[in-house]
Amino acid sequence: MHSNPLRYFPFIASALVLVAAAPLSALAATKPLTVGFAQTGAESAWRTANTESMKSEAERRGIELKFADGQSKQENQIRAIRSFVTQGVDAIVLAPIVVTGWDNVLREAKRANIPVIIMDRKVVTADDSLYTTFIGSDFYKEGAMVADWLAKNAGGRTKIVELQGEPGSAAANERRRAFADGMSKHPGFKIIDSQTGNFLRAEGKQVMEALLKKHGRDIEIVYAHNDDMALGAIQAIEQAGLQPGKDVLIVSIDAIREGLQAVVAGKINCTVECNPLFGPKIYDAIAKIVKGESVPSQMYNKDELFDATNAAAALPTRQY
Ligand code: GYE
Repeated sequence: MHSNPLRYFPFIASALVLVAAAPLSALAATKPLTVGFAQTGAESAWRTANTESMKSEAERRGIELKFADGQSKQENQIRAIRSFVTQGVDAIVLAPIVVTGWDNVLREAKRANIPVIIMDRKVVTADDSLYTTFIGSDFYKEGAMVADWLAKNAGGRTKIVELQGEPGSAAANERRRAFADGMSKHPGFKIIDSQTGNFLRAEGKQVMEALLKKHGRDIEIVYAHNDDMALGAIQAIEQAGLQPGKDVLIVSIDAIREGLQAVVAGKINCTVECNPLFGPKIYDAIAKIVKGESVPSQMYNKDELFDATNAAAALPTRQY
């Protein structure tokens, strides 16, 4: 037997009245936010911790996170942003692999009125209004901190090889520039070679093997743009029969748990923290932006340096 739909009319009608009477803001508050996140990929332990922070914090806050792994390719990230725009997400978070080439897709997001938060690495655009805010670390400062540490602690060693991060990324550009600027203030030091290892542990090892073949014992210091490459370089140095941290100083950035452990073991001499756990900060900003509140155009995380004096104390509470 079919029931008469009109039977339900009074309930439907009163439900409609209720909805109409509810203030708009209350309705908005109950609707879960949808955020599209275009991540670079999974190139390093830093990145894994960053992804985890974004995912777990979204879950904690009841945010629906659409996660896209760019697999280290800009075109994948561009495609992901386009699909977030089509899906009409409330906000987009972009961790840009490289600095340039984003204008068109950012314009598409802007036209659709979807705010974009640039996370971790910066972009260069013709028009800064194409994104709402940048949240991340000051990579220039990190490179400068490493250079300062070396100037004070290199103990007469001067010849440096550099393992660069992903070419064209803000992290590699700034860490390279800051380090070169910092070392140029101390005339004894010399960067004898600089090659990319793409922020990858395996490539850090391969590149270090090649550099050792080329320069041999001339290499006195390795400056790696991240701990993963430093850890790869350590393997190559040990395989060559040398002692990392002693025969060759190793200085690096990220301060992941394994990096700190290597400092405690005397194999990395210093590593500057680049904190990846800023999911909460990102979603705090998004919450404000979608409410129409203003946020600063740039927000920097605070990072510190670890060496033999403080690494052991930091290890027990290290979360990444
Ligand atoms: O240092 C490196 C990662 O952009 C800060 O990217 C990030 C860098 C980080 O893969 O390990």
